[in-house]
Amino acid sequence: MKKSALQKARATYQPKLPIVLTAPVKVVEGHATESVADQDAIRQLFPNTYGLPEIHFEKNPSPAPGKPLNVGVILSGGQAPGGHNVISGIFDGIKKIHRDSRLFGFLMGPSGLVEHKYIELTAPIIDEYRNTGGFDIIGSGRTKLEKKEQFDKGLEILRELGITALVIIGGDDSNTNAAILAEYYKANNAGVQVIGCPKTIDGDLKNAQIETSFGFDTATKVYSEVIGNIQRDCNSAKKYWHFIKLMGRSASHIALECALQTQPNICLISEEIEQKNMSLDQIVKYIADIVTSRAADGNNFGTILIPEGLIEFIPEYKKLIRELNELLGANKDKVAQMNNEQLTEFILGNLDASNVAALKKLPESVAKQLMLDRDPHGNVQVSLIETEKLLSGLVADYLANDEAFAAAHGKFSPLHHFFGYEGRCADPSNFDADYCYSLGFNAAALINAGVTGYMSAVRNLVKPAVQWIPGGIPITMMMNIERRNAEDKPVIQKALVRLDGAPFRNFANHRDTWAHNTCYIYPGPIQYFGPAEVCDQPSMTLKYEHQHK
Ligand code: FBP
Repeated sequence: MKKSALQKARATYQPKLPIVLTAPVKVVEGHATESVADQDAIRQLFPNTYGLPEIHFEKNPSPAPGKPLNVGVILSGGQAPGGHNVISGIFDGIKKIHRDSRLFGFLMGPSGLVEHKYIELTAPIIDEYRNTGGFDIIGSGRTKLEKKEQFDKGLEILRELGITALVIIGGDDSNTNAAILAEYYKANNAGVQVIGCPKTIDGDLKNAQIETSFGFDTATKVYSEVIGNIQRDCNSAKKYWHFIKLMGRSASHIALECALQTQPNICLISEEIEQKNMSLDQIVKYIADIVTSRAADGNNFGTILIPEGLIEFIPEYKKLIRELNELLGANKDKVAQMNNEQLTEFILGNLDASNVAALKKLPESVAKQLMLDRDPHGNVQVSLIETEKLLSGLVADYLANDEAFAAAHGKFSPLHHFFGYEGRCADPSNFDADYCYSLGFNAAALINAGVTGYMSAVRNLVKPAVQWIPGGIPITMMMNIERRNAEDKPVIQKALVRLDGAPFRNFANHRDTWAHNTCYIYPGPIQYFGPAEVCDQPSMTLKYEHQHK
């Protein structure tokens, strides 16, 4: 395959590892753990994997000789930069433990395990993919691994290949399923360990133990580069308002990080909108007032960042979506038989009147998306909802009748962008390349330590990579009970933007200045070669969150 000059040069990059992982390790166990909430319920659901200790690794001066390990790996859910480095880290890690170790990749996500579709990942294949973006080495998918029949079917192929450990690289839902699978295999003495790895560009798989999910760093740097480019164009022509929607299914971490990196005129944070109980009309007025105030200064241009999940956080729409979820969840079988027209009729006939009114306020296309489009986990497909157009349309309507805007002789010409898929497969930044390789290498050490139901955890990430601290966190420790599709389920708690957290507070302290003045920052493209202060910087979110460490 023909390669670009950068691809060739980047293939030779040797990701940095925590110093501890550069030699044989031994396990150091911490105290027994508890789940983050709903302890009794989680303990009952995970009798074999609940309460395990946190662990970290230390150098082992007298290691026992390693045995060959046969390991399977699955990429689950949306792509995130660095997935290939997790896999190359696992490969190098198990080969270092024993040269006869083997790695098998299940194809197109969890369905590969159930359908017995796999390839053996050999050194030439791994070498092709080192430090590259994408998940194309084995593909990814969103099949949910949750049923006993799937676990048993998976076990057949694991036994056939002599695989005794499975690494699931995924977000909160996939790692929840990894915990359920670990419990099932342990309960049945299947002899298969299950280890999770924290992946998602959304940045919402993090907590007191997991500092960040991989992919967030690179994706936000890609989006910030393009936002910066747009801001320079915007500040040159001074005639457009750019409405930029940013991926991130639920939490606003991506939008917030990009705002910190680029200083746009407006950035909406869904979590704040929910907390302030803002209606759609109030959001529109908030934007329109800034447009008017800039127009009064002769600035008929600006940038506004909109988190993808916004609609689900506006209280009136949150209530609507909750009722929709309950209604569709409780009538799964009936609904599966309906065509779109029948389904719409069924929904409108059964929703509460206030929710029908909220639905009818929306343009037809958005209303349809809310009612009809769901992913396999039952989530609204927020990446398909054109919130940027919805908002700019409502702002235009508002300004058309606004006296202050007319008095300022304001002009409002909106342009629309959606950045999401552009960033998910970018070549990983040095941070993600190093972090992912370390997560994979560390997963191999966890497997060698014989544990199951753990997430690979590498901490101390604001420090140089050599000082990172590798270890493992019991997945049950991150779980609580949440309502999903009309049922109470054990799930990993999603991390939303904390309004009392340093990243948000920093943004909130500056946003009025950024709104009325033009303070754009132009971060430029990710640099893979050059001085560490340009190439190795972690995200601003991570820096602010750990600034006192
Ligand atoms: P994960 O949670 O699986 O990492 O996926 C995140 C994400 O990139 C969201 O930001 C986005 O809403 C969604 O995937 C898009 O899904 P799809 O790739 O199926 O269109």
